[in-house]
This record gives sequence, structure tokens and C-alpha cells, in this order.
Amino acid sequence: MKTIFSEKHNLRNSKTEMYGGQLVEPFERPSRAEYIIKRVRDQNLGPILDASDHGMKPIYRIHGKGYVEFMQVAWEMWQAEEFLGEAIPTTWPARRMSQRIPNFIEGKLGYYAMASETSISEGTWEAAYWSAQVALTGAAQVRAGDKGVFAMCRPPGHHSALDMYGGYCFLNNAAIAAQSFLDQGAARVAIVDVDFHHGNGTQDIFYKRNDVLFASLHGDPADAFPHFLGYSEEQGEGNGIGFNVNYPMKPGTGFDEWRAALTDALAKVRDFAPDALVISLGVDTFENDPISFFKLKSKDFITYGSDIAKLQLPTLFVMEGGYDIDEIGINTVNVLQGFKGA
Ligand code: SP5
Ligand code: ZN
Repeated sequence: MKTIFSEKHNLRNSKTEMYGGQLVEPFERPSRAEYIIKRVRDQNLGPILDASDHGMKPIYRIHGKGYVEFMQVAWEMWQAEEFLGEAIPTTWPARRMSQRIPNFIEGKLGYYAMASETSISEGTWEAAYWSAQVALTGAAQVRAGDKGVFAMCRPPGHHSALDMYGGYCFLNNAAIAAQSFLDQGAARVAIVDVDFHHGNGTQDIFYKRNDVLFASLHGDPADAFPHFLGYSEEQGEGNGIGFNVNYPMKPGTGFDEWRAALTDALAKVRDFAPDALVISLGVDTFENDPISFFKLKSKDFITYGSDIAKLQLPTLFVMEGGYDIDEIGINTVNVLQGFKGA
């Protein structure tokens, strides 16, 4: 199985994450990608290819112009104010307030952010751009005939929507890749999100559409980030009714219950008969993940990788979260090996 990668991920190296009322070293850090790539090499998963540049057009298929243009200059604008730390929003357009986009950087951050834990730092835009290119390059390889391809995206993407960043995400890599399949001739694409967190960005992007089936397994939003989306009654809108499926699960959920949800999601994918499958692959479902509460063990990742393979669909794995750095390579590559070996 091919892995697509870009060293440019290193340009995303924020120093601060708002956590527990303190600014801590971000959980989403460059060593995550290094450990995964090391494991890919050690296990001889397959060749590692550099991302090729597909430009801005596929990004604009998913994200708004104002948002993208803001992301490109946010750090510059913040620096112009001579603030000492990284760019963090402090004010949001909450209920009954104006949704006009402010001029001042602090207002713009609040408008475009869905969470404050994600600081914008130097190089963030460039890293996000190349992360999207990694996903697009992976999609191109799948279109060219590969059965399964691993897009080692960093930063992750599934919390990012049309005009929204946060949850460590800036561009929705999985959504950009899914749309690229459709734009190159696919009639239907399914996205299954197995990251611990609900893929609120991906859900929002495709909520009114019936050409993309979105299914997400995640910590119940009543108990877990992103807190404001991911309930089971969210089933799509308009043409999209029935094409959004959420499986929120409670703290302490183990593999048996989680796998039953996956089995249900995969059955829905099979009925949908997509031309391609995108897996939003987060391994923060692991029992030792520092910010999550599911109890999957390392061997479980192999099992569910082979469950996914049984669909026999052209499959693109897009890296999302996973924060237990010691085991992140093992757990991620276990999914891919389970898929490959099935
Ligand atoms: C891509 C991805 O996995 N993004 C996740 C972003 C989560 N950020 C907020 C983390 C807040 C965690 N609070 C957990 C308390 C645990 N005791
Ligand atoms: Zn996550």
C-alpha cells in the first residue's frame, strides 16, 4: 500500500494549546507524523510518495473564498498587532449577535474559529495547504487503480467546514478528497469517520447532499469535543436526509460495542454502493489516548482494518487524530495492515 506524505507538515509547529485553563504544548504536534512514517518504513507497508501540487481549485470546491483568504493572512495580521503569543480567538458571534465579519483580527478569529484550543502560528497555512495536497494525491492514486492508499495528512481536517477552523484542523482534507473523486467522474462517495471525535466539519459540508454518505463513530458530544454536533438525530437535510449517520458512544466504550457500530455503518456504505470510500482515520479511540475515552486496544485496529477491506471498495485512508505518540505508529499502521491482509 502506498503512503502519500509531505515534509511540509513540519511547518505546523504551534507552541500553544488552550487546555484546562493553561497554554500547553499542543497534542497535535509534528512528532505524530514522524512516528507514523517510521512505522510505515519499519513494517515495509509500501512506497512513500511525496505529494504533488493540485493547486487551490480543489480547496475552493469545499471552502469559502473569504475563509481561505483569511487563513492565508491570519498570522501576518496577528503579528502586525505585535501580540506576543500565537493567534487565539477571544470573542465569538454567540446567540442573537451579528454574523457580520469584523475587520479587526481578533474579531475575524472569533468569526472563523469553532474552538479556541487551536492557535494559529507561523507556517500554519502552508502546512494545511500541503496536507490537503497529500489527500488529493492519494485520491489520484486511488483513481489510477490502487485498492487502498494512505494519505498521511497533517494537520488533520475533519473539524474544518466551509468557513471554520478548530480542533487542530484548517482545511477538510477528507472532504476535499471526496469532492475530487466526484469531480473526476464518481457518482457517489462514502466517508466513514473513525476518529474518536465527531467529524463536524465533514458532516456540515455534505449535510444537504445525497452524493456523499457520511457516517461517524465518536464520543457522545454531550461528553466530548466538539460538543455541539454529532448527535444521532442529525440525519441530513433536504436531499441529504438519510445520508448522514452518527454513532455517538459513551465514556468507556470498548471494541465490541464500537465494532458493532462500525458494522452497521459499513452495511449502510454497502447499500449506498459508492465508487470510492474515504476513511477519516483517527486513532484517538486507543485506550491510552490522553484526551479521549474509548478503550480500543492495538490489536483491535488490525481487526477493523480488515472489516473495512471486506467492502472491496477503492479506499483512501486520510489521517486525522491520535495523540498517544508512543503507540500512534503501531495503531495507525495496524489498520492499514489489517486492510491489506484481508
Ligand atoms: C483531529 C482531532 O482529533 N481533533 C481533536 C481536537 C480536540 N481538542 C479539544 C480537546 C479537549 C479535550 N478535553 C479532554 C479532557 C480529558 N480529561
Ligand atoms: Zn480526534
